[in-house]
Amino acid sequence: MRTPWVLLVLISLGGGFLLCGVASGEVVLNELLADPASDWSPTDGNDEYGSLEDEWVEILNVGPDPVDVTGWRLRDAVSDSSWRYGFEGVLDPGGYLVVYGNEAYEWEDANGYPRNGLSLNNSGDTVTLVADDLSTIVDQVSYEGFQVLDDRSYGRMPDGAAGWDVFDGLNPLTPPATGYLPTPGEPYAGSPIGTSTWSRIKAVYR
Ligand SMILES: [Ca+2]
Ligand SMILES: [Ca+2]
Ligand SMILES: [Ca+2]
Ligand SMILES: [Ca+2]
Repeated sequence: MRTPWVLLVLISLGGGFLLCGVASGEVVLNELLADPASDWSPTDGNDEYGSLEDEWVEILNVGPDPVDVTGWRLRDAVSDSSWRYGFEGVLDPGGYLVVYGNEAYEWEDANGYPRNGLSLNNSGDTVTLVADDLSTIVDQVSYEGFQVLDDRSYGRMPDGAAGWDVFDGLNPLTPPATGYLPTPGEPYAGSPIGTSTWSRIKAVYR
């Protein structure tokens, strides 16, 4: 009778050890702005908007531990060989990191890739965050044109959640979506201009 109990204790201890050893870091794509109509980038050195330089993608660490994102990369709906940006540094728990189109230019120039910026198509695209092994997909999101038109951003609602919604405070949908403003590098904020459901929005725009 003793052996099974010993085994149970060992299995229990082993399971606990394994659980403690599991990496708990979790970084997600959180918001993107594909069709800028404003001068979003604080690093492009101008006061005007550019269709490529003022695009942006925001990532967020939703886990409890810091995550080293050095070597992680972004791509859009093209082949894996056309990387748009490579991250560097450590993202703290709850930390946001934003990449602007002009910063993607600079990374592409420095790494010998075509100068496409983030290349977020206004008619719809797929954005993928890939780990430093250049094959593991950390997160991926697809959007459609009406969700990003003229300064609408597309993001998780609320931040880090499973569901995505349209932040249409600058260019309201009819019927309205969240009514929130795009927030590069920050949590969403603002007051809803109305309530709606995706089924209603899809009924109008699809
Ligand atoms: Ca675009
Ligand atoms: Ca600009
Ligand atoms: Ca693209
Ligand atoms: Ca945000």
